[in-house]
Amino acid sequence: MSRATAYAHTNIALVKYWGKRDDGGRALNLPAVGSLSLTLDRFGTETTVELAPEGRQDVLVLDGVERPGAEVARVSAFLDLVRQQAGRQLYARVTSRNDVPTAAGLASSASAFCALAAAATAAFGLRVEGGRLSILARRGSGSAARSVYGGFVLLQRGSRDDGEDCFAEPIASSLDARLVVVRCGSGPKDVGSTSGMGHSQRTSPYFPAWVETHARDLSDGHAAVVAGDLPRLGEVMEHSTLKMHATTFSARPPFFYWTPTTLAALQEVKALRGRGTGAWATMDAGPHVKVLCAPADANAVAAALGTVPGVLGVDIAAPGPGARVLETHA
Ligand code: 2P0
Repeated sequence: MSRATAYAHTNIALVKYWGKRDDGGRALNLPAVGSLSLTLDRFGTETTVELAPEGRQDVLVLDGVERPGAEVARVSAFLDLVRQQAGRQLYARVTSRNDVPTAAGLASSASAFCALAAAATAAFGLRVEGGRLSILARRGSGSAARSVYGGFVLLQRGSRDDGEDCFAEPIASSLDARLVVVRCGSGPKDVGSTSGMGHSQRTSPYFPAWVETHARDLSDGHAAVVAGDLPRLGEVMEHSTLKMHATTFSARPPFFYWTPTTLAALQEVKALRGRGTGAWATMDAGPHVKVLCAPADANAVAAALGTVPGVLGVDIAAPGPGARVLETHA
């Protein structure tokens, strides 16, 4: 094949990944902790990789605009891994479209690197699927390893130095849920997740406690998904995100992904629970709040969060499918 198109949906971690175990380096991009996520139906990335036999460098066109510099360099470094696996030194033209409205503030690196991994391997004629695709996607971005699968997904931390035991797996569960995405700020974030987690790891005295207490959260979250126990999952999810953010508050110098609206939304989630509605919050490397709830409560949760002063908008997302190759051309 010389051209392939793939689609990957974004995912949100319910039990977070934050920090790396390979000396903060990008070589294998091994996480300090495992993570548990939900792949969403609404947001994702479609990527086409076309091999260019005459090309002298890789080209990245993202949302219709050619991206020079650091953006294409990161894609090129990832394509080097695929070229190495294929044993072919061909440059590529990568055309990518994010169905993640920038305003929605959802991380796009998860869906972006997962779609790139699937499209690039197919374009080079490699059959890379399941755990092997997850291992490859992880090297582009840790969260991308999880978008290989739909629904609830567990990414193992692994312990091998070569990362061969660090891949995602789907969790069999009958649990259905919704994530209400609450936009609590606009504009690009000041601290990207890679540098934010590195700075927390190097300077926060709470980082060791984050790692030490994480395995228990992951096994609790996993057990809750398997048992279909939404309240138990919601409780451990909130605990995990608040511990992650505590490592940013306690870093030196400190940094904050939250806006005042983030805190107001968190208070509304607590108030919803006080009124008897099952709703739990999680925040990533940005100000937005994602609220986990039962499908039957999603409209009421979205309506309540939509009235919080400062909230820019709400979207309701359901569990979505794993990454897939849409088409290939020889
Ligand atoms: C997560 N985040 O588990 C955590 C929670 C953000 C907060 O994974 O350095 O872009 O490329 O592996 O995957 C975002 O970090 O980081 C992320 P790299 P990535 O979803």
